[in-house]
Parts: sequence; structure tokens; C-alpha cells
Amino acid sequence: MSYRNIMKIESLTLHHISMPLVAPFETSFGRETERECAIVEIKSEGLTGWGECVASYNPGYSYETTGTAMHILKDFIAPLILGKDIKDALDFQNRVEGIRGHHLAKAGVEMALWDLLGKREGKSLRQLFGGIRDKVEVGVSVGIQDSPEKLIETVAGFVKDGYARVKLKIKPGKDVSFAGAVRSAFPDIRLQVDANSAYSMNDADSLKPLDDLNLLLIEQPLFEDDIWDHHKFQAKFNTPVCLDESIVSPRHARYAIEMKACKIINIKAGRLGGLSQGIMVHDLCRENNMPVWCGGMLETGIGRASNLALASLPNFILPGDVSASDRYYKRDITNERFVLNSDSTIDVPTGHGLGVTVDEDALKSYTRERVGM
Ligand code: OSB
Ligand code: MG
Repeated sequence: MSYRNIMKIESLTLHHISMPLVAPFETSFGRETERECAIVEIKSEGLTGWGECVASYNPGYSYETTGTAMHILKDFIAPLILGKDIKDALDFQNRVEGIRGHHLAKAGVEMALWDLLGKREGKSLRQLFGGIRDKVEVGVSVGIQDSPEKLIETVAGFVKDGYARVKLKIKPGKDVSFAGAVRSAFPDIRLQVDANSAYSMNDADSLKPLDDLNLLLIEQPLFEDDIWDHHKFQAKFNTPVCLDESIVSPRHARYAIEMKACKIINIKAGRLGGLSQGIMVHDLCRENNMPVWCGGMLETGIGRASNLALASLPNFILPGDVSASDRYYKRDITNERFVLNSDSTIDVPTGHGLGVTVDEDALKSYTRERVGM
């Protein structure tokens, strides 16, 4: 990581946007047809940095929502950085340390600061992070469908598109039989499931048949704030447990490693409070021989660019939930669109900073509220 430059923060603009998804996305906590987020725009010495706060309209994945994030960004984070000289991501983290939680809000600003840093230094985020890959392996996260037949049909479409790894969202009643049907239809595909905290330890026995489906991992079966029961769950399963929601800081990653609560961690910079924290979790897992992969939050081209840069680090061993732009949006807010290569990879951006430019007309057309400071 680079911690050299000083940036005078001259203005901060928040764009609360809502974008139609190409298809509804259903998880154990709800169904989305529109994706909301807050885009952060920071101006400093003639440059503009962009960031994406991935909080969505409802508190289903995280307690944060786009609404709470707008509030925390405007009333608490902005005053700590406006008109100030910010050295780097860690300097920013120190300044916002007194704000408890609200990691998604913090991460949106940290991303914009990285974009500015890269633009100032003439380097890509990948270069600033020390990433080793120019393209990263990716998969697709498939929402819950009405029937196993519909799920197989949806998965078949993505396999045809070239995705070599598929993640199935599961919930009670749509788990073992749905995943089993996909496994039978696609015996060789790399397959994994994500429960988004829909179960408790009482369900472990009924989920046990998942162990026979040759899955890469079972993601976040239990409560979003739990680590200990995941240890007990992991002890019952041969399939690696992967934690998403439960790992909200490098400290929590250490707890999970020490408690043997999982064998894999899904890294999302938003959930952890910023890209710097994502890199720390990556480094900690690497030292402990625990593979990681890059999670997704249905990002726009801005967040997608940052995920690709992060996933270029060496211990991102499993394919990420970073699919091509056309899997999410007909019209994105970046001029650049990300496409799937024939080997199920996506190229890591090479331009300065995030390496993407914003389509201001598209941004405006999706904006519900704009707050300039
Ligand atoms: O748990 O990984 C998750 C989307 C929203 C909230 C939580 C999750 C997800 C995904 C989508 O799985 C991954 C993607 O961006 O394609
Ligand atoms: Mg998840």
C-alpha cells in the first residue's frame, strides 16, 4: 500500500441513486428489482475521485441502508474530512475511528480517496495495492428461483455465457433439493451456496446432504454476528464454511481463524469499512494459509473496478462474485463496461486510480437525491 500523498479535500458530493437490474435478484432476506447505493464524489486539487457506498435500500444484508449511509456520510464523515489534508487511507481510518460501525458508509469515501491517490500518483489501484494479476477469475451469484427447473434454466444461461463457477443463493425450503438438482444437471461445474444467515445450528442436520454435492464452500449459514456457532457447524461438515457477514474487521477475521469457524473468507471492502481493511484481512488470511475471494454487492462500474483491483492480490485464490456488467445493468454509470473473457476471467483496470470514467448523464438519470458539500 502507498501512504505518501497529501490530498486537500475541497468538496464532497453524495449521489443517492437507484438503478434497474436486468433481472430481479432474490436472497434469503429479500428480492431486489432496483439496486440502490450512494455514489461519493470528492474533489481535490483539480482531480475528482469516485467511490461507491454499497448500502442498499433495506437493512437485510447489513443494518446499514442507503438512507443511514447518506446520514452518516453527510452529518458525521464529511465534517471530519472537508477542508482537511488527508494523507492516505489509514489517515482517513484514524479520522473516522470515533464513528462506531457504519462500515459501508466509510468504505465509500475510502474508495474515492484511493481513486484520487491513484490519479495523483499516475498509478492504477492494482499498482497501489501490489496486485499480481492482470485478470481475475470470476463466477456468478444466482438469486433464488421459484423451482429447481427454473434454477437449472437460469444456471444454464450463465454457463453458456462462460461462467466457470456458480454460486446459488439458498434459504429454508429452497436449499438441498435446489442445489442437488443443479449438481445433477451440471456434474462438473464449480458450485457453491450462500445462505445469508438464514439458518441456525438446529438446521445443521437437514443441511448435511449439501456435503455430498462437491461444493466449493457453504457461505454464511448462521447468524450475521456469529462466529462461535459457525465453528460448531464447520466441525460437522467436510465442505469448507466461508464467512461473509460475520467478518466485519481484521479483528473478526482473526477470531474466525483462531476459533476455526471457517476455512475460507469472502472479502468485501464495504463490509470491512474500506479497501485498506480488505487488504489487511487478505494479508492476515495469507499468513494463516486461508484462501479468500472477492464478494460482490451488485456494484456499479465504480465498485466493480475496485473489486477487480482488490482481487488481483495473491491470496484471492477462489473466483470472485464479480460478474460482467451486462449481468447486472443495461446502462451502467461508468463509460467502461466489464466483459467476461472466454476463460471466465475479467480484466483488471489499468487506468490511473479506479481506471473508470463516470457517465454523468447516466448518473443524473438514476439520481434520487444529490447532496453537495
Ligand atoms: O451475500 O454475497 C452476498 C448481493 C447483495 C448482498 C449480499 C450478497 C450479494 C451477492 C451478489 O451475492 C454478488 C454480486 O455482486 O454479483
Ligand atoms: Mg454472501
